[in-house]
Amino acid sequence: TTQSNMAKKNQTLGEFIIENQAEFKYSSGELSRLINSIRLAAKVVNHEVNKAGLVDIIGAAGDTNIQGEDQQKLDVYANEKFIQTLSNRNIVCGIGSEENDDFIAINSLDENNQNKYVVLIDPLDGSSNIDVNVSVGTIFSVYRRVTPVGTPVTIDDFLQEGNKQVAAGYVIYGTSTMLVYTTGHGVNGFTLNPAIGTFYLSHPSMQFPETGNIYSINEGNYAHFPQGVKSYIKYCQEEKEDRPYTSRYIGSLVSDFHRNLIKGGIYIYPQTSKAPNGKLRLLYECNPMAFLAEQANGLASDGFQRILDIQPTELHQRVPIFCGSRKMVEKAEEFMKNS
Ligand code: AHM
Ligand code: MG
Repeated sequence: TTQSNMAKKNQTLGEFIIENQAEFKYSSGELSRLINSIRLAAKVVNHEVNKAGLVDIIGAAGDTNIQGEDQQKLDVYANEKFIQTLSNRNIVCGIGSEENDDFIAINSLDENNQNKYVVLIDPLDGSSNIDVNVSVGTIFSVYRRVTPVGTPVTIDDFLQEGNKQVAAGYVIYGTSTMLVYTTGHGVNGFTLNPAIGTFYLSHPSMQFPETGNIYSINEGNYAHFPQGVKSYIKYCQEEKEDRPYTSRYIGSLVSDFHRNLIKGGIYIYPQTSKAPNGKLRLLYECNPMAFLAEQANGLASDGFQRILDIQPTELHQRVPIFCGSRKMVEKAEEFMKNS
């Protein structure tokens, strides 16, 4: 396998997509083209994110998004780029974005509504980290529409259970830029060579270690956590067996998830007394991460049930999330159930 992995490692994302096209659920080539357009937008946004410290682009754009949070200029930029790139190919019929109140119907090129896919994106997650030079990410999630081709896209096309996703992934704009994604056949990670603008397969078949020693949670909210989470944190800190665990929290979901995927760990954003459904959004953040987690041999739960089985009722719905190494998520669920 070392040799085949070595060979695979010289592969570019473009080559990988072509070679694995048959693995895509509906292999008409459309999903490949969709991933290709995400690859392109990722490079464009990467270029802009990398310049953040140089140009006068940092700072609130003056708008607030639907959640009442300040929008940074780069959020707006990334949002526009991804929407533009995805709209410019005749594949996508609708886009939902964390930065837009409502979904967007794409029919500029597709007057007869023939396009089959909808995409949900968080164009720049963790954007409050930009002005302190900490990694941010883009998260995306792809579904086939459920309403008939030939009719306008509707909200039902977006409110699908996460287990219906046909692809999901993230771009991490970190010390290096990576695209990590799944089409339901495992998770593969590609690293951008910025000198030539090419993504290379650097992390084939990524898997969460079964267990780990990292827990990632904003402990500043401790007083507001449910008892199950408080008890699980105490468990993580206990001097027993392989514990205490290490606490690592970047405050950038993509980065925290990515580290835990490589090293083994659990990410938790629970419900709090102030935010009864947690903070993260089911459609833009939790579902894509949950699909990736399960495809990488990990788990994602709201504390009681599988994230991917939750029936969404609104676009900007929030949900608690416990995500990462299988055994750690199971342990945390045990604490939730018994508290
Ligand atoms: P955002 O979509 O507004 O950037 O918020 C999501 C981010 C996640 O990346 C991160 O894990 C979380 O918010 C951190 O929240 P907190 O500061 O409450 O711990
Ligand atoms: Mg976000």
